[in-house]
Amino acid sequence: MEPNPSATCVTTGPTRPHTLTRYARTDSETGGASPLLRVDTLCSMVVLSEVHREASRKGEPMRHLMGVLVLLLCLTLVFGLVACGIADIVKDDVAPSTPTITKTTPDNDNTPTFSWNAATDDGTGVDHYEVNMDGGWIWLKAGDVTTYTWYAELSDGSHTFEVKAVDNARNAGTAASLTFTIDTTFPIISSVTVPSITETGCTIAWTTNEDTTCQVEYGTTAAYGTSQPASINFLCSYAYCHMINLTGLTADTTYHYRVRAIDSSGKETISRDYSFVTVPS
Ligand SMILES: [Ca+2]
Ligand SMILES: [Ca+2]
Repeated sequence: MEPNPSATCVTTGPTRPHTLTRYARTDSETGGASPLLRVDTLCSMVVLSEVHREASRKGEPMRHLMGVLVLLLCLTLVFGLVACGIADIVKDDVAPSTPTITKTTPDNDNTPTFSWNAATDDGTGVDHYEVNMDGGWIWLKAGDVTTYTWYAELSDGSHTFEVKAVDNARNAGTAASLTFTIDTTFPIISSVTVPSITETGCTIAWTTNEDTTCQVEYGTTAAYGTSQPASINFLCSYAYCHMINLTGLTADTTYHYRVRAIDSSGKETISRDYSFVTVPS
């Protein structure tokens, strides 16, 4: 018979990792019959023993007696299953291996999907995987799967996804983690001004709502033709300020210009067309 990890029952906690494991007989053993009875519900023995202990402590004789009878019945059933070869008691105190995570959806997907390679386990085998986001105090049971799509929309910024394998004896492996960044917003360009103009040059200033790499396109028509990166960039009050000094311009001439801003995730915003006139000579 081959052990069937998907139908096992943990009868004790991690400190005594003995697992009652159901075995699924092969077709040759069963003559093609369906797998044997599930024994998962026998986990309740642990609960019953606790009820029995509590009733005994409180001096409730009937409840105490019922607890003893049900516990004896369950024990008889368990040992009967073991004796018949339907189930077995397995010792397992070795945690599963650590998976390797891959993020399988495009960057900036705020409900990302992750996949990981199947963990290996000595003893009872991997029962399920648990996942976590940003160190949350609750680990979510993902099931016996190797892919998971996060259930809620994540905010822009840095996040850390973790996954760990848990075997049928409740041993949890070391978690694997993957840190990634989500940026769903395009830069906002505002406060575009020309604070100074001369015969042959000018200064253009503007702000963006996030850290960006900027450049100015300019020319004597709205087709521009020349591009130059911002030469001054600094963090100002609640914004990122940028400036550029244009030189070599022609006096008394109308120039068109626009600003391009690209954020760290490659999202680009292009401003509308602006214009200025250089000082006559
Ligand atoms: Ca194990
Ligand atoms: Ca952005």
